Amino acid sequence: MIRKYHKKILLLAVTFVGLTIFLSVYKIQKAYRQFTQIKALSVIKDPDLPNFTLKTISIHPHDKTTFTEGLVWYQGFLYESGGGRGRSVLRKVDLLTGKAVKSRKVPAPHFAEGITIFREKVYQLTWKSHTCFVYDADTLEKTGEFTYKGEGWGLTHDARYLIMSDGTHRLRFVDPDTFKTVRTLDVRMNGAIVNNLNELEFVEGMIYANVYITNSIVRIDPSTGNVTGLIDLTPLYEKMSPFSLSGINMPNGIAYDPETRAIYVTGKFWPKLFKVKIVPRGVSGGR
Ligand SMILES: [Ca+2]
Repeated sequence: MIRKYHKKILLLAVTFVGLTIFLSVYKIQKAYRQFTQIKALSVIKDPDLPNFTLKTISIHPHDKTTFTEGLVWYQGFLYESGGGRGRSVLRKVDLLTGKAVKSRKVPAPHFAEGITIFREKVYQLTWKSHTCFVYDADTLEKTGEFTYKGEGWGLTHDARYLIMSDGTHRLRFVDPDTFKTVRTLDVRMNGAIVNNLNELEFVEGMIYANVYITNSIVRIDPSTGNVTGLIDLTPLYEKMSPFSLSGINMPNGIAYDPETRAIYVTGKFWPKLFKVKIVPRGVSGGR
């Protein structure tokens, strides 16, 4: 009787261990497939333009559950907007730990998108609900909101205006007090429009933009809309484990600290955030 009981326990234990191993292998395979697919996304190349790549200065933890749609550096902290319906969020993040020191949930059905901080206010776009939320940059308390037409993707600002992308090739320069569009800028690379402009950052007089479904950032001259440089993000994958169980998604998120001139980049569900230097890869293009 006791021997029969032991056999049952042993069978259950073997089944449990077997299932655990099977699920672990399945998860690792799935993560590896996802990692490989994202790493293989196209890189925008043009032999007539300056081509850049990234030199990693330091690597920091990033919240693997955040679907990064906006990234900003402000007064010693990263600010991040995470997308998803019912899981959208605005986070004020400590660089060294990757943990939020403050966060605000964005209520469904809003899907949070790009953010920028201008005159001590955080502006946060939403994807399809035509709403820009405004928060106090210190407390993250909501202080107002605006409406706009079309979709909201990336957001940054120059000395005077907010600069917004909407998934097309067109950037809008927006009055921060009224959210009215004061001018638009069509982005072109050697005459051809560049669609799917996503997360943005204004860096030393140029607009940097992640381009959706690619591993590239384009550098845009705000006076002409011309792409003046291409940045290949693929070296970053060498610094991340393909076996991460989080299932990373495409790169999105550029932040700039004007005091130290540091640039930070990450991606959707990425386990890491990178402090980088943009370095020439040669003007003739190619790897
Ligand atoms: Ca940004």
